[in-house]
Formats: sequence, C-alpha cells, structure tokens
Amino acid sequence: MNALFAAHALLPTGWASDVLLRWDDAGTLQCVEAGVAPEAGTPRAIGVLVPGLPNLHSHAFQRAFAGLTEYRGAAQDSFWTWRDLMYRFAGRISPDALEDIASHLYVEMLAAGYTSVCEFHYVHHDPAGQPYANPAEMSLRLVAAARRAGIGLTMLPVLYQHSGFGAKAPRDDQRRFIGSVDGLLRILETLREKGVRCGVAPHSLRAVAAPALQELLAGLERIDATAPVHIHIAEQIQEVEDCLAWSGQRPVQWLLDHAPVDARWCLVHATHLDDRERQAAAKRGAVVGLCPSTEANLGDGVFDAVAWHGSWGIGSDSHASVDAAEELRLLEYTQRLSKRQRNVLADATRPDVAEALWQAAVAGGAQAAARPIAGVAPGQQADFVVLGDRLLEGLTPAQQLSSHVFASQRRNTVQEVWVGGRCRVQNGRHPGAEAAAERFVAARRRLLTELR
Ligand code: NGQ
Ligand code: ZN
Repeated sequence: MNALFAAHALLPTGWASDVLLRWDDAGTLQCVEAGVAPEAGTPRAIGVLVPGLPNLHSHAFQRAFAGLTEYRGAAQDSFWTWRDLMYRFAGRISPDALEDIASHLYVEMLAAGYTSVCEFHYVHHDPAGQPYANPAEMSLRLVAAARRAGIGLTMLPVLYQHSGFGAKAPRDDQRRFIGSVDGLLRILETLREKGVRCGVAPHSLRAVAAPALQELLAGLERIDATAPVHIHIAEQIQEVEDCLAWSGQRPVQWLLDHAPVDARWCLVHATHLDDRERQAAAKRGAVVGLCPSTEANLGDGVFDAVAWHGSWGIGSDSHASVDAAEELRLLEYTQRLSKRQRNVLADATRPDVAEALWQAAVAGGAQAAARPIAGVAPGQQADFVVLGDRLLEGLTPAQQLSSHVFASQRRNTVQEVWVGGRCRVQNGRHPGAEAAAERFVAARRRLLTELR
C-alpha cells in the first residue's frame, strides 16, 4: 500500500485536516481518513492538497500554432477565418509531429494542474485523406504521448462526414477527418484492445447527419454502453442559425429530441442556449464542456453559467492557454463582466468561489471523462495537486487555493502533481519537460517551414 499524509486537503465534502491517503498498486485510493496522526515514515505533502483537474476537451495538435493566429487577415476575422488557418496546420501534421506536440502539451498540462485529458481527435488520415496502414495510427500517437507524460486519458475518436447541416459534402481541407461509422468503430476497438478508456465524438451536428449519429450510437452501445459521447454543439451564432434554417430547431433542442442524451453526454461549447434548452439539457444530466480561454480567443460568446443548473467541466480545447486555474478564473470573470457582479459562481453552501469552481470542475470533468477521477475519495484515482509557494505562506488552505486561482503571480504554485498515485511533477517540474520541449520546438519549426 502507498501512502501520503496531508496537513490540509480538499475532499469532496470540503476542507479536512491531517488527512492520510492510501492507495493500491493500481493507483486507486483505498482509504482517505481525516484527523489522524501519520505513522512515522509516511511521506508528507509539502503543502495544501487538492484534487487534480480533468481537462475535458483537447485537440492536441492545435497547441503547435497557439498564439500564431492573432493577426488580422480579413476585414473581419472570425471563428470561421481562424478555422481556415487551423485546417492548414491540420493538413500537415505527421504522426511523429502529433506525438511530439502532444507529448509536450501533456507535460504542460500536468505542470499546470491537469491530471487527465479527454482527447477529441479527428485528424485520422494521411495528408492525402487516405487511411494509414493502421487506421488508428494518429490516435495511437496520442495514447503514446499521454503514457509518456503520465497523464490520464479518455480517447474520443471523432466521426466527421459533412461540411454543414443537411449532409453537405465535406470540403477538400477536411479530407483527413472524413470516415465511416464502421471505420470509426474499428479505431475504437483498436484503442480498447490497448487498454485505453474510450468514448466517441460525433464532431458536431454540422459534421454528422442524423442516420450516422444513430448508427454510431447503436455501434457504441454494442461495444460499451457506459462510454461517454462528446459533441461540439452550439458554439457560434451562425451555427445556431444554420441549424434553425435546416431543421426549425436550435442545435441543443434538436439533439435532445433526436438522441438519447443523458449523463454520458458532454455538450462541448453549449455557449448559445435558450431557457428551454438549458432546463431540458440539465434535466437529462448532460455535462457541459466549457473552454473559457478558447471561447474567448475565438469570439464565441459567453455561456450563462448562472442560469445553468447542471454539471460542467473545463477544457483547454485549442490550448491558447494551458492552465487549469486560469480557465476557472476566466469562467468566473466572464460572468462578472456580463452580470456586473462579483463572486458569481458560488452560493450559500459554498461561498468560496475558488473552491466552488474547483469542486464543480472536478465532478463535471470526471463525469465527462467517464473515469474514476471525481476527487480525493476512496474508489477514485489518486490524482492530486499539491500547492506550494513562498507567497502562499501564512494563508489558510482556502486562501491558498483562492490565491492560486485568482491572484496569479505568473509563477507556478503547482508544486507536485500525482496521477494514479505516481508523482509526475515534483518541485514544479516534470522530469520529461526539457526533452519534450526540444522535440515540440523542432516539430513546430518543421511545420512552419512547410507552411511558408
Ligand atoms: C475543432 N474547434 O474541431 O477543432 C473546432 C473547430 C469546427 C472549436 N470548435 C472546427 N473550438 O468546429 O468546425
Ligand atoms: Zn473542440
């Protein structure tokens, strides 16, 4: 049995003192006991211990051009003009480049307090649009990257077939994404044979028509009825308008009426919801996937988190930012800006905003990942983050978490990160960081040269 003693820890029930954690060799917590004296020799956490955050939405390859699309190219740049640029990168990524980019990204995620990631992966084929000898090649590169970095993973191979509502033919620059339901399910089977936790992702209602959606869900049901289903749903106003023009319904309404949406579903970028959609989606138990930094970067709009009474989690999506605390801060700040109030995403039972945000994002992230990562409790994975910094000294545990989220000093308060009971980041450093950075920079340099 492995053990760690924390003077202060954030449990699902709130803060606790003198907490002894024990986990088995599989990394599953067997005992979480507060108010105990540790046996001599038990390792001690050097600071406040909080659960690791799941990152519920990632397109790993996009990290390679984060920060490089911030110039005006059209009279009015938009999500759609950004997407054209993004497709140019997607068109070039090789398996080696993907693995190098993702390996570094996952190291960055760990160092920033994420302990697991849901990879929404759609660049399946070679640059000509032909399947690789192993159709799961690109997916397996992401798996290799996650294993090397030591981050938890839920793979979500994406079904992508069309360029718009009404089964519009795909664009040429989408050729690496396009595939059949059977092809996708085969990728899923290959991943499962390698022991990877998987779900599926119909990319969006723009990219998957109703019959294929039904077929995909039926296929998934046969393979794993507990697997999660993620979908991009209502990110842009144009998407909502196109859906209305096509079906007479808004995207979330259409989805709720045509698919068995339940707690296994993650509605990514459920940005534009009306009251009826909000209530109905929450009632089904779906989790909404919020990606505050990307949604801001792409000019999506503001999700009304105050009106949402359901579960939610955070994702870093295009990786304009890779920082769990920053996503939470941005989420709260967008609400403050639009409501002109403070301390919005807290309530009487959890008045402390950072704690309320952190706990909600852990629970919602675990739901979306469909893995036992719902916090520091028996039966869950030993995934946690230990905070520590000279500037946190003298603060209560709650104040330390609050400072970590809201008083960013642009220095790393994430001292240790444990995943499945293994310490992956120590003294704020991942041992593979240097080598991963080198390979990342080289892969990006090659890509940028090819794109010139
Ligand atoms: C994606 N990203 O699949 O990478 C999308 C853009 C689309 C975000 N939605 C492409 N942030 O939605 O068509
Ligand atoms: Zn996305």
